[in-house]
Amino acid sequence: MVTEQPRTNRHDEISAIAKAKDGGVTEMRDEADKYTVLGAARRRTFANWLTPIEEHFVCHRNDIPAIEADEWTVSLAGHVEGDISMADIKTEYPTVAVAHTMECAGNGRGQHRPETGSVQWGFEAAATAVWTGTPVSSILPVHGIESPENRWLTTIGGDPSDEEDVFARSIPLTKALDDCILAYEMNGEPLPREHGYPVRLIVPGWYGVNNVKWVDELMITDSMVTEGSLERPGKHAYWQQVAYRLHPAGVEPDPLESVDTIDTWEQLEGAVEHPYTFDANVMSIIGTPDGSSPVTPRTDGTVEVCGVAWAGDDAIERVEISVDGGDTWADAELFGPDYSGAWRLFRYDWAAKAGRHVLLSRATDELYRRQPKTISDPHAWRDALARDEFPWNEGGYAANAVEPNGVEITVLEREEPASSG
Ligand SMILES: Nc1nc2c(c(=O)[nH]1)N[C@H]1C(S)=C(S)[C@@H](COP(=O)(O)O)O[C@H]1N2
Ligand SMILES: [Mo]
Repeated sequence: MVTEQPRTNRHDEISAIAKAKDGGVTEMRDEADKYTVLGAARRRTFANWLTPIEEHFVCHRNDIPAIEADEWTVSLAGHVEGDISMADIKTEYPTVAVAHTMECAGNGRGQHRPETGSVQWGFEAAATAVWTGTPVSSILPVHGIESPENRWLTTIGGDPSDEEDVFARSIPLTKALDDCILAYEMNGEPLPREHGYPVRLIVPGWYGVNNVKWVDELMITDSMVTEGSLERPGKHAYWQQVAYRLHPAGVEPDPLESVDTIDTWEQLEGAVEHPYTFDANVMSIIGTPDGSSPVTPRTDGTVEVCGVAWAGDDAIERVEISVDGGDTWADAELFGPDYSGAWRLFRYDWAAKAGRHVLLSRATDELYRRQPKTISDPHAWRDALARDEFPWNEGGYAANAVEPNGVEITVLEREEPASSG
């Protein structure tokens, strides 16, 4: 659905969202008025398992479409057909809730040197919400789909684009049928407009871009979306085949119809020449202490370090903490809810000495893939991995390095209580 619409200044939209969110999010760079981007306002957000809606980052490229839910339908196409109304989606199928850690594939982009284009995120573009909706697997089979292998689900957003591209993303149909939902509530509230009202796709554990907002059409296809593969005007494959793929500078990735390896990290290790941003790479953030003010140890001399760790489709195996900038490491304890596709909380009792300290967290997933230390120089590409570095890539995608996400903490001397007697 491409409409012609002059691009007005996006700052109005950003201010409106910031206002609706009661100032709970900070504005990041709005590159060339192309992206509406708001990041979590506080590092402390990452000491909670559930991210409040006001702290959940926002990221999209086009204007938010004005949609009347009563009149909205989701079209089915490809090996399925029909239109489903919002009322059907809500009442005709089972209702489920899934936890999903949404991370913009551009999270950490601002840590690349030299700088890459677009929004210079630090670590603010990650959040966990509980999304309520209808399983994709409930909707699709009843509309006539047989074998899911080697098929893709292409989801098209209803956001109008003034550059005449369609916001279309393809995921393997097996993933879609496994745990994806069409969501209409977020943390128990009606879906906010900026998060995709009235309905969006949730792909648990997969980078934000796969989670198409304002869903207009679901298509079962024999390949990923490629240029010219949709029966629509405009450019079809930009968001799947050009943007959101990892590659060195000056390279234009080949559009592929399919890939045998889905896991993003496995693609990066060499399975796919220019990886797609599918499930999130292993990553962690310390939420508290947050470095905004000095901390005083508790009576036992310790400070609790608390944060979150996630790894897309894969479980978190281990989180380590360094309180000396990475020289030595100790295991943190994992605790709290444990849902696939959502982050785990970790905590560590730090016997904190007065002074300044650089705290780092380092997570390892169940396949023993550990966050690399830094982001490489632009020429290293895949060779970076063997040196414990994340490959600098031109789009600044999928970064998960340890050091850029660290936090500097000042610890105060404990005032010993005056001894009585
Ligand atoms: N239709 C549509 N869906 C979209 C986008 C978009 O521009 N259009 N942006 C994607 C990107 S890049 C991200 S990171 C997530 C962000 O979801 P959120 O704003 O709810 O956090 O939405 C995704 N879904
Ligand atoms: Mo994103």
